[in-house]
Amino acid sequence: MPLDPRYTLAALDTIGSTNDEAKRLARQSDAPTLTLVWARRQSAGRGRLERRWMSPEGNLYWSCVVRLPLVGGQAAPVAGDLCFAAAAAVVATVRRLAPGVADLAVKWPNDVLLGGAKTAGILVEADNGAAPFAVVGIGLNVAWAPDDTPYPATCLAAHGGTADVARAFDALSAAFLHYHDLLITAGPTAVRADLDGLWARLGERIEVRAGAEPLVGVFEGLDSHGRLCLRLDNGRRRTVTVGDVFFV
Ligand code: BT5
Repeated sequence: MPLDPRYTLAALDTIGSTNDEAKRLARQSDAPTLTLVWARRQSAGRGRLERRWMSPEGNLYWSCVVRLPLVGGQAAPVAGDLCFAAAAAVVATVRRLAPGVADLAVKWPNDVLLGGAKTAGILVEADNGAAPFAVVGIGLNVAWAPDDTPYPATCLAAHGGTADVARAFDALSAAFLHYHDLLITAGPTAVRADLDGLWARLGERIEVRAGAEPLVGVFEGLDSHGRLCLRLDNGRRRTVTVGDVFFV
């Protein structure tokens, strides 16, 4: 499957972080929207809050520049909506490359789980300078998963999926373009609709770490902005914009 010509690809062997490289390119004003950085391995892959993303050869390290604001649709999408577009693209990719997988879920806001274990992570970073842009970074475990993470991790190959990273690149790039365009033409609600029924632990007790004090309550769903809604034990409802979900 050829890469859609709307992308501009930088394919690399080793880089510190594809997100950092995409940001570097985006700050050079001639890098167009949909500039894509793909590396075979990362020596300093990052998760959120500067956590480490284990990045040996065999998995997919994919980062895309999206120039903002996107226009059109029912609402002007913000960078956070791109996280949901990325999650929906990963879900479509996993379904394509590991057909028949059961127990596919999204742990709000940015993890894709297979059999309850993390198979992909998403890191969206926005730059709201004079020429605003976001970098959508996706790490997809294709052939390998770490065994020393606080939460279990897995990879596509362990679920009968492909171990071919080039196929994963093709499928993810096509799926992301679909959701990028859906965001522009139909708005964030249409993108999130494709994640309905996939939210891990919906209706169950979870713990959310978003500030100093962890919040524990029942995960009631997302509001119209994609924020997590939690019914606390005291009956009050809290919405969380950013945070980490833990299963209790
Ligand atoms: C994420 O952060 O899940 C976002 C990961 C984004 C990685 C991509 S790779 C391409 C692009 N370039 C980058 O530098 N980053 C992006 P977070 O929710 O903070 O989860 C990080 C945690 O996941 C770590 O602290 C580990 O516990 C765990 N982890 C690390 N490597 C992993 C892996 N390969 N598979 C599963 N879990 C992993």
